[in-house]
Amino acid sequence: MANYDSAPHADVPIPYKIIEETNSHLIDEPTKEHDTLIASLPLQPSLERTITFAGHTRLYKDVWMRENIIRGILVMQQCLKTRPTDIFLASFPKSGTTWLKAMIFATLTRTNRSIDQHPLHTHNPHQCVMFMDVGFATGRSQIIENIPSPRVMSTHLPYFLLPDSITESNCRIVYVWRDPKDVLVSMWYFVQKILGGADKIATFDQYYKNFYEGLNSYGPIWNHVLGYWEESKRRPEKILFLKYENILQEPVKCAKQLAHFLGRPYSEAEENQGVVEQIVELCSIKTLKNLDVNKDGNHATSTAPNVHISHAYYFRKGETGDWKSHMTQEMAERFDTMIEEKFKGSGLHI
Ligand code: PAP
Repeated sequence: MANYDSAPHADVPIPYKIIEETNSHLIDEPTKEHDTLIASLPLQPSLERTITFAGHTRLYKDVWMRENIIRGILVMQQCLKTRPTDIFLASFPKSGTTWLKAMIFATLTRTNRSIDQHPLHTHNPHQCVMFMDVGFATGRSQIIENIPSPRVMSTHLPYFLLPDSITESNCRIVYVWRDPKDVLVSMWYFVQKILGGADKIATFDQYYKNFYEGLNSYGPIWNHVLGYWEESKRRPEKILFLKYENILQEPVKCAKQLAHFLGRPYSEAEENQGVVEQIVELCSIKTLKNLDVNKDGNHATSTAPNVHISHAYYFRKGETGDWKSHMTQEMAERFDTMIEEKFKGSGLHI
């Protein structure tokens, strides 16, 4: 049986954490090349600015983003050399990133060792699949170049901000989206946990208002979803457009769809042996949430590498419709009406 800590099996990704640990000498000082440009961009006027450890939020090409992420985009545009075998997971934050990182990684690595020895038992999904927006912002361009194929990387960037190297290549992109009302609730809890209490940030109502106006990081969400939706219609064989709620409803069907899209369909023998169900179970929130690595572990934050985020923060309820416990009917309807208006004519519905 192949060992993830040594020579990787051909065509099987290894957890990014291992690659980074063995290549730490390749980490550069973050570049200051773009600081002047970044400092000249409009500052977000809302309360989200109070999350200063991660830098201010600024408007770059009509998208609100943390300063570090803007740096990441600019470096990525210069340095990323996309390979046809690369797989990118794209998502708006809190839309199912952790889940899909686990699913993609588990799908691609399933033949390398038995499920009960799988690296996801000892690595958080974010340690398996690197978040490249920050990787490029924090001096990891050389490491990214050294990741053996097939590389799996994630981004929260909207489609139109992806570097040409990705959009002009023939690589695969998996996109996951979710009812924006649940995204908002999930994000609100996450930010509260990071800051250690609601007193330091906006109330839920203020957070709702920001989100509704598209003022949050990577916002507005509707443009994000629409960008990938339109491109997936143009290139369905290269962009898989998934919805969180559908995966929750039919996980086995979606797992098969994902494997097929990744060019690693389940064989009849695997299906008969229940491998698809095992992968779904391994990646379920119930399993992942109860692993020691996810109960006690932490890793550097996406936006500030010196601040560590507890892995447990990435696993909360994992359900659909939690917005009902946080929004009045009027708030929910107002939100849905606005989103439906934005989606009008696209064929997409919440
Ligand atoms: P990220 O963009 O910061 O990585 P992301 O993983 O997209 O976050 O979102 C976290 C949400 O996914 C949480 O939702 P909740 O707050 O509504 O509960 C989290 O619980 C949920 N989640 C994490 N892992 C899974 C999983 N394996 N299955 C289903 N949902 C999950």
